[in-house]
Amino acid sequence: MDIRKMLQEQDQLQVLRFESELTPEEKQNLYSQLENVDFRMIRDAMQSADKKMADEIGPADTLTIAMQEADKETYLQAGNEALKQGKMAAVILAGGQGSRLGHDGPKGTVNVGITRDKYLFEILLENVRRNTDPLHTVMHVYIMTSDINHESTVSFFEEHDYFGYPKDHLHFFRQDMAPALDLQGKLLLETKSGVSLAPNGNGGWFRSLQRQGLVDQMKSFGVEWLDVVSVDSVLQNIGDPLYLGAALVKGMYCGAKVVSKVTPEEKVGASCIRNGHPSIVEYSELSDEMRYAKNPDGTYQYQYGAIVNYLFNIRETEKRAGESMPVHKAIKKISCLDESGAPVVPAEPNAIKMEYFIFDILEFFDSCLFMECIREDEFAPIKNASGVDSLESARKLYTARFGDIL
Ligand code: UD2
Repeated sequence: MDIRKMLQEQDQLQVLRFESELTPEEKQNLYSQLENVDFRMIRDAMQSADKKMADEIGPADTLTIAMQEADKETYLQAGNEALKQGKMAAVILAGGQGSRLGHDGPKGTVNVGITRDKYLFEILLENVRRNTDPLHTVMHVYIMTSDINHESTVSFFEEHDYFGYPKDHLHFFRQDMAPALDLQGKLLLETKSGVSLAPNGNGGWFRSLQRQGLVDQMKSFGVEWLDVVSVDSVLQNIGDPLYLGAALVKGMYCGAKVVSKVTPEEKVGASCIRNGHPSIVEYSELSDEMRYAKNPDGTYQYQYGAIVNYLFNIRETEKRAGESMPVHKAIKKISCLDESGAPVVPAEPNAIKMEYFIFDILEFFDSCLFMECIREDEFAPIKNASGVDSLESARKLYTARFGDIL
C-alpha cells in the first residue's frame, strides 16, 4: 500500500511529519498502524454523526415481566432445547478502559470478594454455568479485549487456571482501535512513530469478530445466536433460556434486556422506536423532552433502560454488518505531540474520541425483543469507585441474589 498517497487522499499527511527522524523499525510501526486506521469512521464522524433527536421517535413495545408469565414454560422449553444443542455462544465486552472505577487493570480482574478472592470474570463464567450446567452442556464464551488490556486479560485467566472453565470453550479476541482526532479531524500523534489510539467503542464487536474469522468459527461450532453482555454487572444473566426461547418463539432476530428505570436520570440507554426501527438512545444523548415525556396515565414514555445484554442471530446480523454505523464523539483531553514534536499535556479538551455503540445495530433490524428483567435478579453494574453502581452496591446485590457472602 502506498501510505503517502493514501494519507494525501485523506488529507492526513501531517502524521508523516517526523518520518525522516524515524528508524526503519519505527517507520514500519507507524505504517502498519496507519494501514489499519478506519478512515470511513473518521469521515462519518466529521460529516455529521450525532443522532438526531427527531420527531420520528416513539416508545417501543416491551415484553414485560407480567407478559412473560403466561408463556414462560414455552419459552423455557424452546430456549433450553437450543442451548442443549449448543446454538448459543456468549460475547463478553471487556475492551473498555473502566476509567471511572479507577481500577488498575482490566475491569474483569476486579476482586469483588471481601472474605476471599472472587473476581468479576470468575463470577461471569459462573453465571454462564448456572444456565448450562443443568443442561449438561458447555457454552463457547468469547471475551473481547483491546490492544490496551489483551495481554493482561489473557495472563489473568492463565494464572487462575481459567477458573475451571473448559479452556477450549474460552476465546479471546481484540476489538479494533480508533484514532483520536484534533478538533479539525486530523489524526494526532502520541509519539513520532505512533498515532494516538483508543478502543473503538463496544459497537465494533461484530466486525472485529468477522475480521478475525471468528464468526465463521462460531458457525462451524453450530452456534446460531450470540448473547452479548457487558463485563461489569455481577448479576449478568448469560445464556438465559427464557430470553433465547422468547426470541425463538416470537421469531425475533435480536433482543435487548431492559429494566424499569429507577429515575428518569438513570444512566442506561432508553429503548424506543426510531423511524420505524428499534433503537436505543444513550443516556448521555437523551434530551430532557424525551427523558421526562409522560403517558396520559402519568407513567414515563421511556421507562425502560438497556442493561447491555443483547441477543443477536448470527446469520441475520451478518446480513447487516456492512451498514454504516453512527459514530459517537466525545471531546476529551488527550496528550499528544505538537507541530514541533514537543509533548503537549492539554489544559482544555483538545481532541475527539470516536466510538461505535452496540445498540446502534438494532436499527438495522425491523423489530427487537425488548425484554424486561427483574433488576434485583439481573442488574448490578460496577461503574464507580463508591456510591451508586459501585463495588459496594454490587456486592450487596450479589449476596441478596445468590445468598453467597463474598
Ligand atoms: C452502558 C450502555 C448504557 C447502559 C449502561 C448500563 C453503551 C454504549 N452504553 O453505558 O446504555 O446500558 O451500560 O450499565 O452500551 N466496552 C468495550 N469496548 C469499548 C467500550 C466499552 O468492550 O471500547 C465495554 C465495557 O467494557 C463494558 C460495556 O462495553 O463492558 C459498557 O461500556 P461502558 O461501561 O463504557 O458503558 P456505560 O456504563 O457508559
